[in-house]
Amino acid sequence: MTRTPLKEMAAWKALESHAASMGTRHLRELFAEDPKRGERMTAEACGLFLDYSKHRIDAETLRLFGALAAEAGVVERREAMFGGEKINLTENRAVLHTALRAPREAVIEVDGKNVVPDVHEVLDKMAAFAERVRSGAWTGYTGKPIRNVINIGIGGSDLGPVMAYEALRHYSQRELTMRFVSNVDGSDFAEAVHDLDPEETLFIVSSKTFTTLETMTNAHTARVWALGKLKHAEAVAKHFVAVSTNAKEVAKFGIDTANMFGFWDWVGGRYSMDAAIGLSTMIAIGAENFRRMLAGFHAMDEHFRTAPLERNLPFLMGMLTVWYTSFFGAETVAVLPYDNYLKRFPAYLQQLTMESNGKHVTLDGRRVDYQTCPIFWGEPGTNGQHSFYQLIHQGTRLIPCDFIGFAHSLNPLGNHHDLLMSNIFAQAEALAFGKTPEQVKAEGTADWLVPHRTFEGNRPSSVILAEKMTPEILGQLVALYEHSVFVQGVVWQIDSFDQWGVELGKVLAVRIIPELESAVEPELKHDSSTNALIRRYRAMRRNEA
Ligand code: G6Q
Repeated sequence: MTRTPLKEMAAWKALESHAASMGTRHLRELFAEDPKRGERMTAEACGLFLDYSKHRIDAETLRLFGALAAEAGVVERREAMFGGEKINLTENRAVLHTALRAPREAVIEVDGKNVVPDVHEVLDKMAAFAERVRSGAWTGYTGKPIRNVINIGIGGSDLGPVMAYEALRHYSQRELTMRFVSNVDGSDFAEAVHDLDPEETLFIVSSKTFTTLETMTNAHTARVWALGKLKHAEAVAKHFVAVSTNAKEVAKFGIDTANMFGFWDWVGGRYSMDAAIGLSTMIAIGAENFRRMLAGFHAMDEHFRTAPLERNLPFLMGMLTVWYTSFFGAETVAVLPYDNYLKRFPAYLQQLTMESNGKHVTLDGRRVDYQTCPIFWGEPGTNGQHSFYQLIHQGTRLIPCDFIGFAHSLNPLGNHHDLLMSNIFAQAEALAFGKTPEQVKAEGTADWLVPHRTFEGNRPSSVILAEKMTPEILGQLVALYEHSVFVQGVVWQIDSFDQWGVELGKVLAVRIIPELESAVEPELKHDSSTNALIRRYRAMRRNEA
């Protein structure tokens, strides 16, 4: 199907000229013109409240967002995704992470087969296993209960589980030590196991393909480490389970396929933390809390699917990202959670957003003539305030920010929480309204110092608030960003669900490995820089020996 190129759409052109006029407006004026703006430009869904009033938008912008969505076919694509159509065109796959959190009675078909019963069968199997580990009923080879669980995986098979474990640590079984190994750098594995006893350690090898170099290398090292003490190969079955779609490779590794937790090709790696890839999360927080998280995901799915666009959180957030990226030249978005439990959330989002929308070719194979995915980054507040916020306030770049905060702390300690939250509100206020030279002068500042102490303001941000960090809220937050990414991808006309860009480096690395390891000097046929680097590395390795 040939689509109208984005820049030829009437709504895109209208947004372009509208952006030019909004570019001359200051948030101070927009707020002065409409005293109720801060109350009006908000939206609420499930347990999340979004204040989007501090953005460089007005009623006309929102109208045009709707018009662009209509022209770009956001609603039709959304229906196609939820309906199991193969919208991941380059891999000819359905995109159905929403089925992972659908209730038991739902019917969602892929190629004429209802996938929901399979989803729940795996969830039930995970729950039974997680319960055995948590209760101590699952013992290691020598009969000792499991005290340590290590997830081995990378990318989508790591970032979600790490983030979710950190985010929901408050709900976790504290007697269990949970660790995550992803990097092929041996230090990652060595540090993860250095104080652990193999007799009490369970490895979850999480790999959709079960062929990923980093994961398989770490899994084999783990096997050697475990058998170093356990001695017998049969011990592998008690200390290793797998999360994968590849039963053949799992069996080859020595893992009993009865202890393999499956998922399907319609779940993308970065969309799989609520599939069996979440087994470590379930062991940490228990099946009931895991299901609460899934219910949160599902609530946001339903909101995204049914709420009118003007009150639709993922739609609004997605369009705001398109707005700044494509019309204001913004290159990044800062995600700033004011909750220490969300410390890995920005890292998780980096994969979700940038692996999904970091594309330069449209679905019909043309090179885009507009910017696509911005760079997502961030750190928990308030720490970031004492490091990079300076640039957001007074640097030369426009950096839209997402602030995320909670009304209640899970660890109420004196007035810590009010101090923390006062900073969210203060930062968003300072970014939007700044401080004029007149205000600075009125404080008695010397003339020469005034430019340095002036804040231009007009720096946009969203504030997302929820009652407190719960499994449901985590599910809602993740689904909010998943669907926001989807909206952006539809507007930019790209395939948000493939990741060809990850491939080339993998292929080249496999070619270089023997060149680093061979005993005889290899004949190198790379470019002169790569050849010289390989020779230098080989020489340095010889020195060490
Ligand atoms: C995610 C990507 C990628 C993937 C990893 C791990 O969407 O596909 O990050 O998750 O490469 O792959 P395996 O799970 O197959 O080991």
